[in-house]
Amino acid sequence: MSKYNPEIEEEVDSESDQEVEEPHRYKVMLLNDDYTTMEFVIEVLVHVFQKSPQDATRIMLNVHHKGVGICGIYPYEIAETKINTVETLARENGFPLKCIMERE
Ligand code: TYC
Repeated sequence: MSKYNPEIEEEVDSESDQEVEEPHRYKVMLLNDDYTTMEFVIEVLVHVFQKSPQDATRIMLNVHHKGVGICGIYPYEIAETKINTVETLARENGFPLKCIMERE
């Protein structure tokens, strides 16, 4: 029979011994196309992804030459919102710009 022993500390907080998982992270990437202007892509990188004009230009040129490039890495909901914002802005401006995400 077990007796109450004040020397033995029992874990009373049922949550404190559970592992806390980091949320998965998602790479948000722009795809190249032949119609979206370089200026528009730079604007998107500056205003949606908070890049400096210099970084935005470098990322845009990388996408232009390689076909795809990473704009940032975010938790799922933030990645999804960035993609929706990019594609809404692109459609409103008549561009076919595509933005995708991939789990890291
Ligand atoms: N290739 C486009 C052009 O020559 C520029 C561009 C860059 C388009 C990056 C999309 O994600 C993109 N006007």
